[in-house]
Amino acid sequence: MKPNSELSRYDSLREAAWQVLNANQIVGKRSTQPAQGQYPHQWNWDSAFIAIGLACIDVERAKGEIEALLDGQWSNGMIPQIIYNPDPEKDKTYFPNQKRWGIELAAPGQGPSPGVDTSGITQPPMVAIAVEYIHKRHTDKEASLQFLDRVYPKLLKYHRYLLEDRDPRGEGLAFLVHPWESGLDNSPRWQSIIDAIEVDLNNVAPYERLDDKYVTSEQRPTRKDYDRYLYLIEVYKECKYDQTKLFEQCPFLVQDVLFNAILHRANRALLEIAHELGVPTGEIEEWMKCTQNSFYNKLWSEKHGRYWDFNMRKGEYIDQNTIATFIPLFAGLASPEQADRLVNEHLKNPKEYWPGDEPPQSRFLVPGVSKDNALWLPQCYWRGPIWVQTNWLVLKGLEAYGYEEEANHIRQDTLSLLRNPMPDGEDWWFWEYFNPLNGHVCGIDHFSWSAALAIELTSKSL
Ligand code: 9WN
Repeated sequence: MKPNSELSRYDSLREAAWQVLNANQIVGKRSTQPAQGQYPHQWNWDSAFIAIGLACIDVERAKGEIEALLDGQWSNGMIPQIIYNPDPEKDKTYFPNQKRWGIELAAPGQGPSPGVDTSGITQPPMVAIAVEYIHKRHTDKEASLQFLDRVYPKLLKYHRYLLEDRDPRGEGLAFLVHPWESGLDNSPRWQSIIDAIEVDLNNVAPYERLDDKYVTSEQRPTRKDYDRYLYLIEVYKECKYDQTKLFEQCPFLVQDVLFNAILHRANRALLEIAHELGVPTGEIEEWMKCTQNSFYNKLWSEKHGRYWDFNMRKGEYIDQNTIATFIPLFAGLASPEQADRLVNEHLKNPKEYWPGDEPPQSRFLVPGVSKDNALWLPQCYWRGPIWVQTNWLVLKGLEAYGYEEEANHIRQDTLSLLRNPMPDGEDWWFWEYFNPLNGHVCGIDHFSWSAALAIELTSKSL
């Protein structure tokens, strides 16, 4: 537990973070947008991180955030990547809008709840982890159990969707059908697959990007990437969101290390919740065994001493060294020997992630992509910058394996990056991502999960 004197140093940060979360609350809803303007809707994994921060200050609001997300659940169990803000004005600031997804094409009994506008894909399943976290922070245990009772069936249905509809071979690994589902959209891991997708632009309705109105285009994915992102939506509509057809036809079909590690950790949370509620746990335990087996026998590369993702469409591994390789630590999936290799051969290697004097001389942890990766770009979106939520996942994993010093280094770097003095004198700006070479800010400011996790990182440990 961190001593109170250390925590009180962060009073101004916590106050500023709280203001960001209040300002970003969606009008008339219980949910929070990632950032005003650029991201005006509710996003799946953003809401989970936001709820984790909220739980440290206002547990009722944290519960509302989660329940608003679960309101968007499809009948097949999927919890969507985006639940659209009902204010039609928001179409002017975010693209693609809800109409682009054609989710009404999903077969009856499969699609979204009537009256809730969503996208047609999912995101890393952090939500059960957030629910377990809220439960641990909740001081009214009776009210907390009532909350668990309400949300548990929905969480179970979501995980069943991921480990049945998205895992036809029963490997304990869900497949993804879009880079957006990974949450790390233009990660180098997806580039060769995206590049190989042949797109006839006549089949993609004309569109105007809005993201590059907020952020300079060199910090965002390219137009070519976006053409393919939108083309994939046409494939889903063609397949009427039928997961079996998508498994057969979707040109993007991957088993992602980060997504599946989070799913495994979320299953552990689900198991804890089931124990609290006194309901059977056999199905969850089976899923966890399968996932553990696949991480050990399929997604671990002994040769590289790190994890790698699998391109199911081509039946081949994707050899890209990125921060995703450390997320199995957060899930408790690595053996002590594997953890040792991840930390000592990769994380602490100044050629890859650790700060050091060798070019490129980075100063901060943790670059999103290994510095020796040919596709590394320190300012471009998921190509190399530091993100607060991936830092949080890595440091929690390191703590769980006893790497206290390394975890602390990441905690200190994260907090110092969040403090960016700006010309008008305001101190805490909670930027979206940061250049690891010099700490320069990237993306958009007043970003909700940066604020929420700053609160968590400066709260008393559980
Ligand atoms: C597409 C909201 C989301 C995050 C993702 C991040 C970015 C969206 C976009 O913003 O993606 O989902 O339009 O760029 O990549 O991780 O959830 O913050």
